[in-house]
Amino acid sequence: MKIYFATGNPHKLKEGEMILRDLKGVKIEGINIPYPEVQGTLEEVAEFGAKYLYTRIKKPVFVEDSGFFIEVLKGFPGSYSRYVQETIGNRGILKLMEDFKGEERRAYFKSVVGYCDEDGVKLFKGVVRGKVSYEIRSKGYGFAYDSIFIPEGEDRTFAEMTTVEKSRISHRKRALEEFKEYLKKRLSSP
Ligand code: ITT
Repeated sequence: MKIYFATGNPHKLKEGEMILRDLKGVKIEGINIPYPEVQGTLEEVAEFGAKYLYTRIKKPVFVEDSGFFIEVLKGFPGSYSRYVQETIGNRGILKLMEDFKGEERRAYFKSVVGYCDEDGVKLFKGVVRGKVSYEIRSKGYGFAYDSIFIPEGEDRTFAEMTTVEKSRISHRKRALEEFKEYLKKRLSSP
């Protein structure tokens, strides 16, 4: 069975392929067909995107919509993560966080996978909690907010971990793991 992963972000595709690699009987293929990103929650964007793409290509397809949420900033940048990363970037975020210390730096990544096939659309979610670092720290891994995010139980940022290490605990891993369980059940039921 072939399933398409629609994304324009090569980092997300690489991580997704790595996480889904061991799923027997399923081949994942990336496609870059843009879909309208409705203004709304990650769930709304993922559901709309998956349905839209399925009506276009008529093949099993999933999208993954994610965002970075800083608690003290009431969830900012959240649904605006891409825009904020491309405008003020990590330096801008660290500036906004200057007066906040310790627990006030709590943040999380959330991922919502929207999968659509002939049976309709299904959503799968994953969250990883942690803190915003005090400075940008990277060993060249990851992308976007990875160099300012330290997951719980770690001293390193995501950008200081290899992609394999990040993909053991990431929001994307957690959402795709749920998706994987769903696909395994579907493939094994007659
Ligand atoms: P597609 O919609 O084409 O898949 P995108 O880059 O727009 O790619 P999202 O809307 O899902 O992806 O994600 C919004 C932004 O959130 C993304 O551009 C990054 O800035 C940030 N982001 C998402 N996942 C991340 C991760 O694992 N590490 C760091 N930043 C991430």
